[in-house]
Amino acid sequence: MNTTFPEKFLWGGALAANQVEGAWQEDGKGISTSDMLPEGIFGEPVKSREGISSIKDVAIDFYHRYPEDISLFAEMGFTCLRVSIAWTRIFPMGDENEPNEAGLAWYDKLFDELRAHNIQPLVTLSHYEMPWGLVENYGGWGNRKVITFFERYARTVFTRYQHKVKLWLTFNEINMSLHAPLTGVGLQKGCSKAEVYQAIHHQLVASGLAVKACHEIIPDAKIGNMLLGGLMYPLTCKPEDVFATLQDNRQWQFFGDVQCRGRYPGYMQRYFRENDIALNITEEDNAALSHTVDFISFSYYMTGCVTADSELVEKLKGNILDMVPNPHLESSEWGWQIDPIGLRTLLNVLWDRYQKPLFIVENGLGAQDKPDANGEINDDYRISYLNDHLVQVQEAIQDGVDVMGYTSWGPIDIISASKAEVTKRYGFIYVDLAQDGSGTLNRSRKKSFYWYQKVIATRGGAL
Ligand code: BGP
Repeated sequence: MNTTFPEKFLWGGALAANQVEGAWQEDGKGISTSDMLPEGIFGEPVKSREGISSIKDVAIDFYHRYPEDISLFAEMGFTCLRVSIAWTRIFPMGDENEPNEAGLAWYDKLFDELRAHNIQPLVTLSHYEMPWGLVENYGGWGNRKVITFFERYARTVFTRYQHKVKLWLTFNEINMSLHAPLTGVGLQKGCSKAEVYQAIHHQLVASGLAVKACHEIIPDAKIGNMLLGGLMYPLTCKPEDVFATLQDNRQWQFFGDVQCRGRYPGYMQRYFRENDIALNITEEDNAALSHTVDFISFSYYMTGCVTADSELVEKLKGNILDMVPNPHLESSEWGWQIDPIGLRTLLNVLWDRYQKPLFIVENGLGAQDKPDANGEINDDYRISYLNDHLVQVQEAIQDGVDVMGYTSWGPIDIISASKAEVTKRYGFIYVDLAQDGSGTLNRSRKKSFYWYQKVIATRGGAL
């Protein structure tokens, strides 16, 4: 294939504050939900951080080493870097009236460094974390007041970085709140479906208000949502399986429908009616929801299957989030099923549904990289994963889908979100760090580093 990607297509990588920065208590930063989940988003929250450490406390020390990392990204030819702002660096408890200047100043330095390398920042306002103070003192997103605190935070960073950041995202994988409520909406395990959906409603309202604020404060910026692109296939062609799959996909499409169309879809209203979920939605809420996103961003790692036969689900489930595995696909070491064509399908589905530009802001292969006798990492498996996915992005572009860019997940090894593992590596750049926290934190280039450099330089011609 020798068609190239459009010239304006953005190439780069994606990071999240709590998985890279470390410096968990530096410069006035407050404690976040991520700090209270030292074992990752599917772990148990600790009661207190007294005497408990987490690998995320130092992570890969991006807080101090970002100049070196950014120059390596520039060497690969990145034109875009997705990062998130840690809300707790700006409002340590979440409910202060005034922001923390030291936190604001650090992101100024980060954005200046990116600009010096001609790398455009794409900034997530909330990537899997919120101030713990808002969970303890207000009950997380279950409390309407959190909308106001979030809006204050969003307006603060839009105003401060209006000349430096022109691409924004509201909530990372907003649909994950259904599976990891503490990380998503600051609710404890065991909360009811009605509580989760009310908290999600508050978050959707806050997302709409952030879109409005962004358009007011930075008229030439674009702001998008961020979905976990969890495309599901029917396990068989039985009409029951096909319909169950349609419903299953609506678990993530619901968020996209509200954020792109500005209102709740009929299928969700039926679901709420039939499950005794009576949401408290005000007229102001509806006005906020009407501020729809400029583009859609999503993560894509795998697909799964759905069957209407609940006994079969019990027998077969085992993939992440209890999905039924696809018998036609291979899996990664972590059991994530590898499906490049699914990315082309998802891009087409999203484009057909919303007709808004799309941005792939996460995609990659988590693997245990082992240095060879010369200390080199020959990660051909990663190259082949990324290559096959990018070929499908190219196909989707040929299909007429408007794709803004591609930021691969974890361009440098980082701490994984699910289980806080450093052994699950995604990077083009290796970081010398072991799970017990030992290591020099030195950076080195893997084979995939040179491969990605060539792909970017040839705008996909080298795929
Ligand atoms: C997404 C998250 C990221 C990230 C990635 C890979 O769900 O947005 O934060 O970490 O998945 O997951 P993991 O780190 O668990 O391998």
